[in-house]
Amino acid sequence: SMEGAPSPGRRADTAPLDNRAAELAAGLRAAQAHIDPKFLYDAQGCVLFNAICELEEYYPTRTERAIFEAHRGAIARALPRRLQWVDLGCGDCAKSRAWLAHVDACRYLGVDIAADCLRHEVAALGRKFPQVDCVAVEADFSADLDLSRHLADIQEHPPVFFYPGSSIGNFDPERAVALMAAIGRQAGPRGSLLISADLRKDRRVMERAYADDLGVTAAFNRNVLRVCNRVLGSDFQPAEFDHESRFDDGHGRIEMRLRARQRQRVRWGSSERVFEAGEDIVTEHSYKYTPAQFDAMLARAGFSVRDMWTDPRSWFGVFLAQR
Ligand code: AVI
Repeated sequence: SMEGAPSPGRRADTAPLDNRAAELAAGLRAAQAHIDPKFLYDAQGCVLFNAICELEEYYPTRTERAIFEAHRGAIARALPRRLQWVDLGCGDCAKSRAWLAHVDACRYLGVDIAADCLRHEVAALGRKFPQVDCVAVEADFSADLDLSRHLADIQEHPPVFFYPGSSIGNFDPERAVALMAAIGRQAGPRGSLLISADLRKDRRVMERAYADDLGVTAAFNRNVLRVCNRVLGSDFQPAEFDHESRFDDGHGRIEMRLRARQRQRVRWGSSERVFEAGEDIVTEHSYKYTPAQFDAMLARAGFSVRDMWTDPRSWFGVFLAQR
């Protein structure tokens, strides 16, 4: 189950293996080595991510839940009637289950890249809401979102795209705007986007969320090296890398890295890369925005913000944007 935040391209297992291996190899050969965060979410990574969502240090999941619980009625009233609910990165559909009881939906599209349980989860949702036409769509919406053939009449049934969990923050801003613009094009003139973003706050609060005392986030981060070993056939030793996370004030993002404890050579196929002691691999960016910054990104994507809901400390934002 992906209670927390199904992410950009969570679980990349469905892309052709060669593409995934080639993408990993290119990132590892770059001067600043990097691994796309979508590779964090294999089966083990999903379990660790769900554990992160329960950590005391990791405030986003519980803060979003509190905002939804406090404002569900108001948010639902701001949505059109006879809508189509498009759940991006639906995982186990847990978040949408609560929404379908409050919105006037005639159709539900559960979109996820991890196909294993998708059909099963969406079918279960359909049994709970027999009046809603529930459809599962296996797709990597971060790559090329084209859901138009899965949407019913968008004039009659305005789509509401639901992208919770602040997963948009794992895209660099240009890609985030491009993704939201693609959503807007498919949503059509009456469409809307209900999306969460983690907000800028005291850096100690943010840094603690990515460096928990139990080391769950460290395990989540190191697990990506096992994914490399499996997909690329590399010989990374995860224990030889330290988990690092720090807030970069200039970019407004948490940067998650794996830092080589000592000089080491990693081999795959006929390639290799030497990591000097202290050299690192970037595994994730997690952007934190001010409400004004996120409004501006939505505007660049062709949306206007209709409303924003937050918690009493303004740590997390839920934005409702319309075309
Ligand atoms: C999925 N995404 C919103 C999480 C985040 O906070 O950026 C992923 C994560 N990485 C480390 N902890 C959680």
